[in-house]
Amino acid sequence: MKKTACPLDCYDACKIVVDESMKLKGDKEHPITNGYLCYKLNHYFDYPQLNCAYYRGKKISINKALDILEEKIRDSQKILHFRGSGNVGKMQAVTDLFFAKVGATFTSGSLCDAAGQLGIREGRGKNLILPLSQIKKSELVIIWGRNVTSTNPHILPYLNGKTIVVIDPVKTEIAKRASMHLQIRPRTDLELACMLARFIYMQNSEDEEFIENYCENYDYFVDFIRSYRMTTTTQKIGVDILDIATLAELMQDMKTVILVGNGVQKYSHGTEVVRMIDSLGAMLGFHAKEGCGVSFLGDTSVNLKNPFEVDVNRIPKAEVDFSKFDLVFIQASNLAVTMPNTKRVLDGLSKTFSVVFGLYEDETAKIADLVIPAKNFLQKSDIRFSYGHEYVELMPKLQENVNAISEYEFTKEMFNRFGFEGLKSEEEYIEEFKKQLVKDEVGYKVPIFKEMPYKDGFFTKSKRFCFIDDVEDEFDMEKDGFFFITAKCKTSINSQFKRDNFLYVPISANLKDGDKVLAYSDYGEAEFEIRVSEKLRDGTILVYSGNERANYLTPPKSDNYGNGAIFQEIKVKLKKG
Ligand SMILES: Nc1nc2c(c(=O)[nH]1)N[C@H]1C(S)=C(S)[C@@H](COP(=O)(O)OP(=O)(O)OC[C@H]3O[C@@H](n4cnc5c(=O)[nH]c(N)nc54)[C@H](O)[C@@H]3O)O[C@H]1N2
Ligand SMILES: Nc1nc2c(c(=O)[nH]1)N[C@H]1C(S)=C(S)[C@@H](COP(=O)(O)OP(=O)(O)OC[C@H]3O[C@@H](n4cnc5c(=O)[nH]c(N)nc54)[C@H](O)[C@@H]3O)O[C@H]1N2
Ligand code: SF4
Ligand SMILES: [Mo]
Repeated sequence: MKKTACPLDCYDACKIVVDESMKLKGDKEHPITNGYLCYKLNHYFDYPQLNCAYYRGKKISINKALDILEEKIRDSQKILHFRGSGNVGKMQAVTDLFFAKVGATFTSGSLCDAAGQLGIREGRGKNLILPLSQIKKSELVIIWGRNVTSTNPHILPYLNGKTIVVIDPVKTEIAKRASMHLQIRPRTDLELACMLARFIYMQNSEDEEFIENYCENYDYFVDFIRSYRMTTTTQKIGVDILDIATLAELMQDMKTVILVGNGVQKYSHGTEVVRMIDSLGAMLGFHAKEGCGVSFLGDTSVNLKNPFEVDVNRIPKAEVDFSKFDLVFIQASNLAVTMPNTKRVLDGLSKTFSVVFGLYEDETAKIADLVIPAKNFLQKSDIRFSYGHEYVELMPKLQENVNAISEYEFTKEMFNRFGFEGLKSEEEYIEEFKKQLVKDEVGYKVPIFKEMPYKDGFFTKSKRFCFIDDVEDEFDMEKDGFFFITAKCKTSINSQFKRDNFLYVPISANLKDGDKVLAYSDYGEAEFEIRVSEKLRDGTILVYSGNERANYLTPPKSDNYGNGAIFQEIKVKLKKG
């Protein structure tokens, strides 16, 4: 019996027990895994791994594939290194060392949480993880734009016995169980946080001592929240003002943790939305109170010395135009499905030489010129961090596979072929991460993710929390069409594992299960099969991440600061086929 950890891009970062027959089970001793895994890992072996390389559809040896790649790299002026999040082990980034040496362009930001990450950093300086111990001590948990039952399932036992409030336009599973569900209109979270702050301000219940000693810019924040008119803003949010007032009361009376998810920030002003929610928390002193805190997806590389850091030219990930490059190297991403604006992605890829280094024969591999099979997480050594809790897991190699190659082996081979020097051994790199950790009775963890992460102050220049005081937002909320929600699916992790390709509509859309529709936005169109759902608010439609056609509709743009994709910055119209 051996232990490793789940490699997937997930809050939980579960620890796995592997028996002799390679059966995977959740580790009972791990603080979050609690002895069980999720659908995805329970079906891990149902999805066949690539077992050879391909060149333009023909099987070739890995060595031959690397010959072709070498030649192509030598012939190319403009190379793009595009790394996704199919596996979030730290060793994924070892390939950066090689691509930096050949002068490749890299990407900046992400398709994921980059807008919100900046929102947290603007206020706090660093985005530290809220330790599980604080969540345990809380009394009220506000789940804000996070679908915990699907995306963070191992947090559920921590929520037992607490008052749960959910803020989500969709009646998610956790919303059904919650004491209160604010089923707001999409894209109104900043306004909702503003209204909550207004009630707290009106009742003089802000944490004056904390604001005085730990914060700056509070007066401007007050001006900012007062610039929103109560009645029109509440109408925009689309919920009862009494519910907002009740939630404001609960927050004043109870130890409160806010679990903020990705759902609130897939918009042009995503940075400000998260910063506003964080400012609301700061107003009540949550950052320095026992059993309180605001937890967005934490930054796993905070304070880490990263041996794979490279100084390269970068372009915003959501906006990449592949046709501008002679060679595109795609690692651990199925971007033909997961990147915004699929038509533009496919057009771009058709005008370049594309290489996929991945695990599956996914949509991107199917159209790539060259495919290199990667080893899976059981077949290589790694170390993984979590963005939802403070524990770090080692991932030793447990299985041989001669039909695929690891990211480290790939890098080593390319260093040799190009005569580059300076690559250390795989063990040394893992040790460089490991030696930065501390060990407690449960396991390894990052020392800076302490019991009370901001007890000694913040990490901004002034060492104070900096409140938000402005937002730029031009989106026309009343534009014709449905709000487009694209959330995570329980049985897939983005495009991996079992996907859901339906388009969900509210009952009021007057469609029925099985109807075929053409959905269109300012950015593109695609056909979908309908499922009617009572979980949806009127005026909203939903597709899950990993849906083969969702991203035909989405904008190839980044948020206001050029960091994150803005999948939901659209209105979508439907035409029955
Ligand atoms: N099963 C599963 N787990 C996953 C993943 C997966 O694909 N499948 N993906 C992983 C990854 S990469 C990430 S980044 C995380 C993200 O996981 P989460 O943080 O849970 O993010 P999402 O599922 O994108 O969105 C969460 C919720 O936001 C709601 N939402 C949408 N728009 C709005 C809005 O305007 N306001 C509010 N308040 N809510 C809104 C959606 O209805 C949804 O319920 O999950 C990880 N875990
Ligand atoms: N419409 C819409 N689009 C979205 C989202 C959304 O909510 N809605 N979510 C966005 C978010 S938050 C994210 S994080 C992205 C994720 O999007 P991607 O980064 O594309 O991630 P995945 O779809 O999980 O996996 C992509 C591929 O990784 C490869 N892979 C898996 N393990 C390994 C490995 O060990 N090594 C190598 N080399 N390859 C491996 C597999 O071949 C798999 O097909 O999608 C984004 N796209
Ligand atoms: S995907 Fe998430 S919940 Fe599932 S086993 Fe991996 S870490 Fe745990
Ligand atoms: Mo993500």
